[in-house]
Amino acid sequence: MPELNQSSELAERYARDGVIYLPQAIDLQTLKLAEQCYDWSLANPTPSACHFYEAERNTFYQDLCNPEAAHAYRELLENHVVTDVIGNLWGQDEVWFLYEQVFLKEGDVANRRTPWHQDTPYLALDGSEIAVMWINFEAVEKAQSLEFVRGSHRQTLYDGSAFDPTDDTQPIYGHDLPRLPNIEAQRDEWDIVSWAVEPGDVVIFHPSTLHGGAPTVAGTRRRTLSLRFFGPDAQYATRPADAPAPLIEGIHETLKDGDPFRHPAFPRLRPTPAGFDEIPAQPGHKMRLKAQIQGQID
Ligand SMILES: O=C(O)CCC(=O)C(=O)O
Repeated sequence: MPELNQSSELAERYARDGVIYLPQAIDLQTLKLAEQCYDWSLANPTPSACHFYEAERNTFYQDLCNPEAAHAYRELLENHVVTDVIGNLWGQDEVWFLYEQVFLKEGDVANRRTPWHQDTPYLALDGSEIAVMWINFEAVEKAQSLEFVRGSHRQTLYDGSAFDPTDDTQPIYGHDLPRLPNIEAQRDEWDIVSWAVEPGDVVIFHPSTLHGGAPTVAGTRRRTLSLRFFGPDAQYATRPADAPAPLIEGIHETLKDGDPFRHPAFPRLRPTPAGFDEIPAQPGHKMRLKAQIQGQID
């Protein structure tokens, strides 16, 4: 946990770079809770759970935004270790939980990259007070870690990546946002940063920061929990079409562009937890994430 006198320096760095690495930000007990949450997500898949690259022999699994997650994750979310770090980054007392995402990369052959992308094109919200906390349960070497283009959250918002196996820049909307550049083909032209992480370390990034997961090598396992939060300045934002996330039934009909991003599906965590008992029961995802980003209705 960073010292208080480090907080404003970290907040400045987060605002400037859109990403920070915090060694040993999470104590062992909190890490164990996070791991239980991760295991719960694997045991309780949503209809959006998928292997992005089905033709590949190894596992690249993800799932997100389980309508029951806030309840299942409640002990972790209420224990303050995680949310104090986030609140201090924004200098804000109030922090809300947006949703969780889990990733599993493993196999006996090398695993491909997570394509370079920003999360915001997939998300119906904007604001400086949005953060993703990237938590791993195994040590991850720098060469296999998540990579970021420093400061890119303050620059162009690109179309999303459709996670198309033949072209990482294949867009999800195809209009109104510029297509992603091929960052991997011109790495020297981008200010790319990444860190080796140990269990207990976290990387926190603004979802508009360009990021992509380096390939993992054969025989390794990477279990990653990515927790998403927002603060008071978050606003509902329209995208070229209804944004796929968060996968909350009726959200696009409830909020309009520029509205404060508040909805009973998202409980407040700080300064005191509120709203957990009012979270509406949600049906499973009406339209799966992959179908939405690859434009195929299944
Ligand atoms: O862990 C990864 O490879 C991808 C993480 C990511 O893109 C995210 O958390 O938004």
